Amino acid sequence: MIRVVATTPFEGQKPGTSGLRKKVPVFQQPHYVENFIQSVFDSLEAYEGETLVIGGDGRFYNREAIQTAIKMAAAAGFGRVLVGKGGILSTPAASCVIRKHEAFGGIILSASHNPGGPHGDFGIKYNIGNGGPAPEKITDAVFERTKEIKEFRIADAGDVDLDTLGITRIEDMVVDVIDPVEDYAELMGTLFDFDAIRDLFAGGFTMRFDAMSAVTGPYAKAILEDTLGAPAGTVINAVPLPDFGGHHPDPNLVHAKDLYDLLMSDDAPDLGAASDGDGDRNLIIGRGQFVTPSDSLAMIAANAHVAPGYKAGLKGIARSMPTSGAADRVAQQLGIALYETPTGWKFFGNLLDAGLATVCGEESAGTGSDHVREKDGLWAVLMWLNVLAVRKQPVAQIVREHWATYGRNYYTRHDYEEVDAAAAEGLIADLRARLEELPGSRLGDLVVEKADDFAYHDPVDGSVTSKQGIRVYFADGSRIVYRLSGTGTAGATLRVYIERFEPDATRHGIETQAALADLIDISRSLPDIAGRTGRAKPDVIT
Ligand code: VG1
Ligand code: CO
Repeated sequence: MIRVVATTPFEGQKPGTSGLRKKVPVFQQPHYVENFIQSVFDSLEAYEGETLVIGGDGRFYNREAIQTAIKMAAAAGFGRVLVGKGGILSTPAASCVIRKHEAFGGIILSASHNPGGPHGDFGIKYNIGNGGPAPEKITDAVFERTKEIKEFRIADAGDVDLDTLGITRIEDMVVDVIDPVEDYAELMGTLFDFDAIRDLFAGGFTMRFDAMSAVTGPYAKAILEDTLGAPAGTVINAVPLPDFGGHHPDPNLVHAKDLYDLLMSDDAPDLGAASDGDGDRNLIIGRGQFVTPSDSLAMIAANAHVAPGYKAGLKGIARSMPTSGAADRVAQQLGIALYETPTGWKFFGNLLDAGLATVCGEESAGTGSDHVREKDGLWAVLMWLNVLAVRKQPVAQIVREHWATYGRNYYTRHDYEEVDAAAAEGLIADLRARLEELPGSRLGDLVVEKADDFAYHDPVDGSVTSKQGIRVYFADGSRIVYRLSGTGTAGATLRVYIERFEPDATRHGIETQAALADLIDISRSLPDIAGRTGRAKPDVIT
């Protein structure tokens, strides 16, 4: 039986960079999940009888939300849902399953790198048939719908047993509980030279992969240990926990500090890697050599042809605007196009679908390719392993040689978290008002060359997305970017991205914060961050 339940609309559900993210207690309010999912369905057309993929990163409230989503999909008239066993599907695996099974779309339950648990964060995101995040046309429609919704429809059925593989039914809909790893692992095997990576491990190559008690554990164990022969114990924190063991599942130098310290120690393995809550981000650290995500994108682009799936070369490279220009130099050398998009993976979808770009990346530890339509943490790790297996050099040497060839883009991001929202918005508004007066002005020893507010013109569908970040360029090519996060759940997060290009190889060994010291000072004084936010220093430096 299908129940039609009266409900009242919610305000303030505007989806940010990546779907809807709120604190768990917000999602636990009566009808909250139902309202959002019904608003998604109401914004879609012609899905009767079609397949919907459902899965999440295993965080607290994952199973409850999945049961609701399944029953609502049945009531909406979907013909089949594919749901990961245990409610598990990493974000890239969900993208893979949507594409492989030609599903209509998918619902991904995750708040990515945000902490989990009863007082942590939760999130819901809708992905379209290409496997990627819904474009703004759809997310805007969903938001409008959440303000008007009056009723939702749900099947009056018992809970699905998520822990047993196989098929059951709700109403006319087939519920297929699938192995969350299988399709994804098979795809990885088509892209990378697994034999070469197996030989690498067999030859004594050592690695530590920290799954951060989040979703990639089962994927990394199956692929790295069971398939590629990495020694047991290579993957640590491999069991997804509802609260991620109380940690931030964010693979950066703050939240993966233990891994970083290990790689800088005398006991360092050859490679350290980590992934985030939902498995779409990656951290790459060689022995004694951290690789910034922006550099990783450039190095992957420069070396991808060694992997079988990319031996024909790249069609183009896309990076989010705040990501460093390191990839631009590779694109230039390869003679291929470089696309600069707003922050968030949804902007890469059109470029990938149109065959304009093969590899994409963001400074926030996201890298991926046209194999799916999400960034993909384990993919990046496997790409590095494939490159290391072929080049037979340590990470540090590959990095040094890359800088020597292309120059080094010193790069850092400074985050001011949980800042008063009005203060943060005022800071950006003030910068925006000064865009015309900035060029020509001297800040410290540097002269501003140009300043703008990034607007993206999608070359495929012609859509324009404006106000995507304040960019201040200096005469020496350095750059500072200011933008507000679209994924936080408390106050505002001000992100400041700082970059300088250094062509001189004798100056490639400087510590990053020291190399950028003058720009860092300017980044703080130009908008008077301390005066406006009360913060003398950032909370997180990556
Ligand atoms: C952040 C990152 C952005 C990324 C987004 C989603 O967004 O900066 O690059 O695409 O998170 O990643 P924001 O708006 O907070 O800067 V994930 O791993 O949270 O899906
Ligand atoms: Co993520």
